[in-house]
Amino acid sequence: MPARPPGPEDHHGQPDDGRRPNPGGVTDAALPAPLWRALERHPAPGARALQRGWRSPLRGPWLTSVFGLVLLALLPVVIITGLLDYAAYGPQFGQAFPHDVGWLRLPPFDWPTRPSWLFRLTQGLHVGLGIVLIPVVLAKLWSVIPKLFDWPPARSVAQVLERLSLLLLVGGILFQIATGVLNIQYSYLFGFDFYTAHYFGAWIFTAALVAHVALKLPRLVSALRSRPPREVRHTSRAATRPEPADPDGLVSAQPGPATMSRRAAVALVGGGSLLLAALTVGQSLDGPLRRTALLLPRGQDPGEGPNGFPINRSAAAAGIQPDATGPSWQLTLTGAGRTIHVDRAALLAMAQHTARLPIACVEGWSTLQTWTGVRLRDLAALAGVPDPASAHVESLERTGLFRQATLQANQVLDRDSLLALRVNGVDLSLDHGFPARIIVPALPGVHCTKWVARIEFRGGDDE
Ligand SMILES: Nc1nc2c(c(=O)[nH]1)N[C@H]1C(S)=C(S)[C@@H](COP(=O)(O)O)O[C@H]1N2
Ligand SMILES: [Mo]
Repeated sequence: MPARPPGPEDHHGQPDDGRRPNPGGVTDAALPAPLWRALERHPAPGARALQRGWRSPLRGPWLTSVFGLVLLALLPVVIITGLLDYAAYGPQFGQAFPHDVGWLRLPPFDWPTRPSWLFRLTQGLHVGLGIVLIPVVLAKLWSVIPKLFDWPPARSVAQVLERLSLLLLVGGILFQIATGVLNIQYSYLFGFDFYTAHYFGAWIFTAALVAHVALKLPRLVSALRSRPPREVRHTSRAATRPEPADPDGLVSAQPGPATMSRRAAVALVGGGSLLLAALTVGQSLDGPLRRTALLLPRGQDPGEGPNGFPINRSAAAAGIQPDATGPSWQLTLTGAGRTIHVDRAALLAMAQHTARLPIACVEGWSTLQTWTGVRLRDLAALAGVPDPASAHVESLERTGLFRQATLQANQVLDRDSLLALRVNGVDLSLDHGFPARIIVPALPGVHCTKWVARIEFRGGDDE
């Protein structure tokens, strides 16, 4: 039962003295009082009914704040790992997307090669946490949904600004979730570039989030204090009461009976997140466990044998002609004014090095394999550039965004950076980049170029 009788005119149970609670504690200044009073008296058809339709007695500052706290703790991880992923693409070579981000440019730094699982971790966290937080985001939106039907819709400049910032916040997170989920499902339904949309969307959302947190943090703290976890744990559905009316109007004026307790609501959302986590981790695991990633394309069976791990783009899809990878294939190395050609036999005759390194894709999946081939630094020396500033790698692939990549000096010189010829003790399969591919510790999968045709070592001490 509600603790207080709802007023006839005011769906938040406040006395109808013409002044409703003031969101954000700012002064109602802009719209002349008679105007919004008139609006208040003549609600849009259905607006009030819609708002009154949301009657759960669970709705209130406490529940909203619990979900808010989880998001406050974990969304920064999603945001920061997302920005790190942008940095990992090597924006200094113009190969991060979008290329030109104006003054939103991040301070440039060389993406490290150690630990070798760094990109696996940052990208895995970005995609994994992003998925796992979806139920929490939806629950939080559910908890504030009556606010959507606030009437009058515009009461003051401050309120209009607040609602606009909420539009950016809610629209922003839904947009980031939608584009992100479509991307990891390889669905490029949208008619715009994913990276560009997701990058600028992230900044808009982050700005709205910072404003929202600054505005609401005190409320979050007081709401959480109002209801100790112990009390929530020990309150059954039957004993569940609505919270007292709050200035934000989250608490229903005419709450219905509880259909579940607060602890059950939190457990339901937490359970949803755990379920998504369980259905997601598989995309970063090897062996049969990968198949537990039921919702993700990388849960599909990658096949048997030493080359049985996920393929991003098959040789057929990349238009690799069989004769181009046959005995006539030669690697072209350029640097310091010289160009040399080496065939696969010559590469196999060079010192071979083996390293256990991940491929970690921007789409969230990853795999750990054992690669064997020639060290990139040996090839740099062969080309006459023992201390290169960068290396430009090109594939046999003719079109496609990922037919080339530029590597930083540290990525060429790392002792485990390879032009891989073999994987797990056998020759690379055609789909994994035969005759030769790039593998570098902590390098985003997208730059582990397959079917390498040419490497140009640039700059360095000798120039
Ligand atoms: N030439 C070429 N190399 C490429 C790609 C490509 O499309 N073309 N895709 C890249 C991407 S996005 C990833 S994640 C890895 C995947 O390697 P795999 O297919 O051997 O697992 O290859 C990279 N190398
Ligand atoms: Mo990728």
